[in-house]
Amino acid sequence: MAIPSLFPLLHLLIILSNPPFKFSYSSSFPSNTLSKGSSISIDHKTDHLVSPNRLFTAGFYKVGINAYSFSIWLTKPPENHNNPTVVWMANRDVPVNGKHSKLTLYKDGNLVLKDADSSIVWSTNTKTTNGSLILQLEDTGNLVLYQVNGRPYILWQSFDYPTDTLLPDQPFTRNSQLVSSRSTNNFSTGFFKLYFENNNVLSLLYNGPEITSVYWPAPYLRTWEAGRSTYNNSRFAKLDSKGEFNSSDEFGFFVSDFGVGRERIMKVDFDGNIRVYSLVDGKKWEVQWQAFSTPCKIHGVCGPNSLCTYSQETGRKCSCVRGYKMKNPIDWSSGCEPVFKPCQEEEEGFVVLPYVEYYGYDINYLPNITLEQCKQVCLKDCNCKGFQFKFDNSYYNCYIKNLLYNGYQSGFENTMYIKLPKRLLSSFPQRFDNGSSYSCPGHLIMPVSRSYDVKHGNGSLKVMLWLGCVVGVLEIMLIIFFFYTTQKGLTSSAQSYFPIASGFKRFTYAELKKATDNFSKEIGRGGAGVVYKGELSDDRIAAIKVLKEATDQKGESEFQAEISTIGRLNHMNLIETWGYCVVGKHRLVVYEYMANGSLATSLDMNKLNWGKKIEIAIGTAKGLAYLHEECLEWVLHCDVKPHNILLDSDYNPKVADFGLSKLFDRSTGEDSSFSRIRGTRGYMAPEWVFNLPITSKVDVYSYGVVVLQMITGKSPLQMQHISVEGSGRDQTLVEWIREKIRVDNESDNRAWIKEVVDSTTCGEYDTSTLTKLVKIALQCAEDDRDARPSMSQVVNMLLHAEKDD
Ligand SMILES: *[C@@H]1O[C@H](CO)[C@@H](O)[C@H](O)[C@H]1NC(C)=O
Ligand SMILES: *[C@@H]1O[C@H](CO)[C@@H](O)[C@H](O)[C@H]1NC(C)=O
Ligand SMILES: *[C@@H]1O[C@H](CO)[C@@H](O)[C@H](O)[C@H]1NC(C)=O
Ligand SMILES: *[C@@H]1O[C@H](CO)[C@@H](O)[C@H](O)[C@H]1NC(C)=O
Ligand SMILES: *[C@@H]1O[C@H](CO)[C@@H](O)[C@H](O)[C@H]1NC(C)=O
Ligand SMILES: CC(=O)N[C@H]1CO[C@H](CO)[C@@H](O)[C@@H]1O
Repeated sequence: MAIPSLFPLLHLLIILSNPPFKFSYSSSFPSNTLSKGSSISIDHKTDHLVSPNRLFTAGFYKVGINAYSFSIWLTKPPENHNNPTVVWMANRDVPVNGKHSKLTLYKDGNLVLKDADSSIVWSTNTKTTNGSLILQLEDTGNLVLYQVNGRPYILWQSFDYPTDTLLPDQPFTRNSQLVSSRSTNNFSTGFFKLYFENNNVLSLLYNGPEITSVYWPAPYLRTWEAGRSTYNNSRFAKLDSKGEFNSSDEFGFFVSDFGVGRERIMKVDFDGNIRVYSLVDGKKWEVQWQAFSTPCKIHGVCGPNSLCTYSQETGRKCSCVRGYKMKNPIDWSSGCEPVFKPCQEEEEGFVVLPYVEYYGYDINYLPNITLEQCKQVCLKDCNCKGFQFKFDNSYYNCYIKNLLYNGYQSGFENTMYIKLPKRLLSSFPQRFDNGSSYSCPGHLIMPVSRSYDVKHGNGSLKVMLWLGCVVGVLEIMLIIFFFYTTQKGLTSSAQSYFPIASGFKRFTYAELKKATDNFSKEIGRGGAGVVYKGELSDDRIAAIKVLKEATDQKGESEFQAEISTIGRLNHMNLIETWGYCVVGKHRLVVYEYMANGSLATSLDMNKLNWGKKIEIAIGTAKGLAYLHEECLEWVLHCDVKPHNILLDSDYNPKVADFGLSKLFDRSTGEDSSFSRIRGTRGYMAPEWVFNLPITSKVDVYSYGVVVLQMITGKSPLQMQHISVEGSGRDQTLVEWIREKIRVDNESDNRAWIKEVVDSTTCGEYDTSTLTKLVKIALQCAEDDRDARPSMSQVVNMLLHAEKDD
């Protein structure tokens, strides 16, 4: 698509921006250039190109028995001459014969590697019509093909096509990738890739035979939590000669021997780790920096159905789960395969692996469940290979897995249960599953399996959630793609319109100015900015939020948080986002317009009958449940109140305004990093006041207050005239209702309902449904956050409260 078409231009830019050209026509080392029409033959063992500083050599390198690849290697260390450090390879996957193979620079400008049978194995695909040509190995290790007529011109250079190694000062760009080799002895393409992801973040990808997953930066962290930025689309990284690495996504590091004038290479090793090595005393490569100190967190290292263990002394070890055996006895990347036929009519049981966690591939998530129930679910499900049983906050959760990948020892209270035929449980020899012998520090922060959670019990909800997740992911990909293309500046003429399936687009400022009639129709105003009504060029009515000008870091990160959050989330009870706009300091977000405004307005105007109120309570709960648990990660809203619940033309509720939200990841279930109080007085959970850890339960509290407000018609801010006896403070809405119920319970009647319920609301209410609704809302608004249900439990309770009647 747009990326390849940009490439020639980019290439040109690289060439033009190259430092002043130092080119030696007749070098003092005759063997550092190859001229037009000549070749390097494998039959002449001394046919090499050597860089003027003699640091690098290019030639045929033996990769196997009678198998050679045209390569560049570091001439040093001398004592290791038979096994030099290869930094680049032309044909890593197709080695050539040890006889009659040749690299030839043809007169037409093409540099071609031919095997013994004259078949073309590799070529640069370059062309020139006139002028002389020269292939030169430079001091930096860059092999460059120049066209020389007048001003030398780079036709091709090896720096543009790195293999698995980045040399100092070698630019790493949007078109570059480093791909690990298969093993220490096998140089062919392996499974781990370093590249700039579509969101401008320098990432590591495990691209295995069966699955692919990004594992660096840590997938359970948001981009900015990992210290990265998606903002700079120049996608450029470099390790300089002193040992400082800097990437345009704000990732950077200094090697531990910074500054010392040593040879360095940065390499994606075959085990999936990135390391920077320095040549110490001209003899030995030593690691000066690495991306992972706990190598078991690298995805796919041990293949499927295996467990990775690591200790400082023994290094990384892979072993098969009991009941499985190594698929390829010399290669862990294929992992292990079962020695039994899964899902046969055989009695099955479980092997227990304490302190072991398998990351990802959850097909089901069952909260607050007993071990026995979880086992039953897994036994009944043919796809279930095992389950993770984990204590979270106050109860046990069960994660059903259909693939066993990325298994490693974890310090958390995690137990893995692997499903096996019963006959194998006792007869199989012990392998590694004597878990009690692991010494696991309990306080380590470890990644926790992220589940693509699906709830039981409500089919349509389940489908919606799945759809939501899929659309969300698609959408974020589109956002990123369009962010990239539009930021490019090269496409400015085409910038104004990107018809996409999902409808998400980047708007120009002029477009939005026109749509809003020069920002004349203000429809709302909040902490984060002002909202205007507008009509888009395709006649859709939109709500356009102009965020407060990004004068400081906060405004910018808030925008980033919002756009990336909402890009991922898609649910019928969440406000839909149509696009956004960034122009200089201006940041705007375009949402769907909600005809009936906010719940706050509707409540004030008494527009809702009981049926609608209950539907709104359920819809809002579904939206929040989705935010908290259903999709890829936890999102806290932190400012649930009637003003942020919008109503469409049918009064269906949609939760809006994630400006204050903070993405939450499951691994830090209790995050206390909120530095400032968020939310609105009256709806705020006590945790904010008492400075307790902030969890999703703060939204549950606010939700409870909102429901009570809908029932009573009283805003929590109106309660100020009733003071709590002897305490000198005002009674809260919650306390007021509790008091009413308590008094009535003593006399065992339900008179409180009449007192509490908003008498001005029209429509008949069902006493039992209403009682249940009040009970649920009060439970949500418990002072003790552990006593509050989760949002998905609320949804279940509400659905049942309705059904029972
Ligand atoms: C390297 O690994 C690949 C993929 O497994 C294999 O096809 C190839 O034969 C191996 N090469 C050598 C020299 O062992
Ligand atoms: C050949 O090179 C000369 C300059 O050396 C240039 O003027 C001319 O356009 C080139 N011819 C072609 C066909 O590119
Ligand atoms: C983007 O990254 C490039 C390369 O690291 C840097 O030169 C440039 O200043 C950055 N741009 C912004 C806006 O930060
Ligand atoms: C967990 O389930 C048990 C039994 O079903 C129930 O009594 C308990 O209240 C639940 N806990 C939470 C926090 O939902
Ligand atoms: C597991 O137990 C067996 C026998 O008790 C022992 O030989 C083995 O070393 C243990 N393995 C580990 C990883 O502790
Ligand atoms: C290691 C590191 O992050 N180095 C630098 C990268 O570049 C920025 C400025 O663009 C510096 O602030 C960092 O110190």
